[in-house]
Amino acid sequence: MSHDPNCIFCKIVAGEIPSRKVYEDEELYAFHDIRPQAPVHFMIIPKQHVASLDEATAEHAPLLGRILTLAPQLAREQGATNGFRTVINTGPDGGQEVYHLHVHVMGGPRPWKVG
Ligand code: DGP
Repeated sequence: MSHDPNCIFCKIVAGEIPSRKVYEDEELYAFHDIRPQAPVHFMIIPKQHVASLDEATAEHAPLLGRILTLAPQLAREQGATNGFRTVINTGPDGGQEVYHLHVHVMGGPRPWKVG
């Protein structure tokens, strides 16, 4: 499995940086965003290092599918019972800050700070 020792999310997966874990299996890890923008705000990431959606290939399709189908289950479990937003920021103009592919899941009662 590819791992980038300089990547903050790879360090979170490895337990080198603490996080508030939401979910974990062999391929995926989910944890609360350190700067929540909604009452429920966590991210789902692949454990393997994929820098962004721009780097994803057909080989990653099952992984991406798993992330998206896991999102509603975790959103409900985290208390977003009335819908949620999923966001994937990609590249500089996409506002991507951390270059390890991640899907934001945001929900909970409105109003939120943004959106
Ligand atoms: P973006 O790359 O813009 O899609 O967002 C990255 C998000 O990652 C941002 O909302 C803040 C969050 N974040 C950055 N560093 C850490 C960290 O060390 N721990 C956690 N839990 N979240 C982080």
